[in-house]
Amino acid sequence: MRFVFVATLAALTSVQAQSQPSADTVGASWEYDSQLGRYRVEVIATGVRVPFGMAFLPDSRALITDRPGTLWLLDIRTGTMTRVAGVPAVSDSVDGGLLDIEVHPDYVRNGWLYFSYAEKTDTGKATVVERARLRDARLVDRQRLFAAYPAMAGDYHFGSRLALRDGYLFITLGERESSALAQELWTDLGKIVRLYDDGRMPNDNPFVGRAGARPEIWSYGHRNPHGLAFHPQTGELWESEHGPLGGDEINVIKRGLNYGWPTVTFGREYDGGAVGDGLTQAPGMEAPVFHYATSAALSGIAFYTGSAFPQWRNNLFVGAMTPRFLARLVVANGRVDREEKLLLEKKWRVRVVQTGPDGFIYLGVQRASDGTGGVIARIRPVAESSGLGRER
Ligand SMILES: [Ca+2]
Repeated sequence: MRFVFVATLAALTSVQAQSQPSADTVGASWEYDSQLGRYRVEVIATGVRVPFGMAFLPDSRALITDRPGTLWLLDIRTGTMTRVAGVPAVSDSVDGGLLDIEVHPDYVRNGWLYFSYAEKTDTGKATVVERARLRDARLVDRQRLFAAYPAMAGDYHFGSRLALRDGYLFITLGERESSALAQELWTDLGKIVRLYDDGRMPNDNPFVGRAGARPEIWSYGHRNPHGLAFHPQTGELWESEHGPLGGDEINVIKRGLNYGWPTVTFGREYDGGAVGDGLTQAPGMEAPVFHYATSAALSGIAFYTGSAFPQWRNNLFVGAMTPRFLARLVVANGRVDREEKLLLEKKWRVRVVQTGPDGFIYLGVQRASDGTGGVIARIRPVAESSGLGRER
């Protein structure tokens, strides 16, 4: 009898999901086929607007930044969302707000969380990075580590993603719509910078000692990088970057190199005209390892490191917001071998993707331009299919 009830409920849920595709309520789920088998995506929490950053604590709770300025603690077992206190005021217009969050790799011992946000001061707005500890759902011990130089008027292209490894902190910074500055080493705009994880300056950064150059710069020529992740096996630093009209890029970031914006790009100006001289390559400028010729609006990226989807392990997952899908990129030897677009059916703006401690893939989803209806969702295997097939 109990079995019948469960089956009926499942059938009802399925019908409801199909007839009301916009009802992204907690518990709603959908099943889709991938090239390697069937998967299910389910909504586990609502109440977010523009979820931008996500990082898991050792106890399986997720910290989630909501761009208008809220930091959430999500218990992935219950779906309970708790608001974290002690978050600084942020400038939340357009691309600004509370941006990324990361947990220190040695969090169990040192308790440090890292987060970035757009700050407004008398001189303008800038991407700022702090670290803090969490005590009873409150940020304490806050330390300011970095502010992008210079502050600028305007509300576009703040970046930012954070990545930590081997005692270093990497920060992506957009060019604040002043594209020429991405090639100028006197400014942090359009750069990826590298600091020690306590904010000190490493003396082996590539432009240390060069007159007029910012010593924190690690790489330059970036437009608006919204994704950053270390490859779990090779340690390569992978990055995603918004192009203008098309030309969204996946790059492998190396010390001191120039990634070309705005001199070289596969994109075009929003009016359809060429960017600069319309070059797609130039000496001394790195080509992306993968790019989208038409718009993709790439957001957060993550390598899949779980065990629930063995055949997806070490694939790079990339949120795309125009059109809306989740890209699965098969990468090897610093290249992208193939792409599969997932979740095309949902038309979700995936802002952030992470591997959860349970091996499922967690997504922060913006649903509407005004931020209403955002959700946290996860992708899990369909139980009936015993594992996914092999890549062909
Ligand atoms: Ca580039």
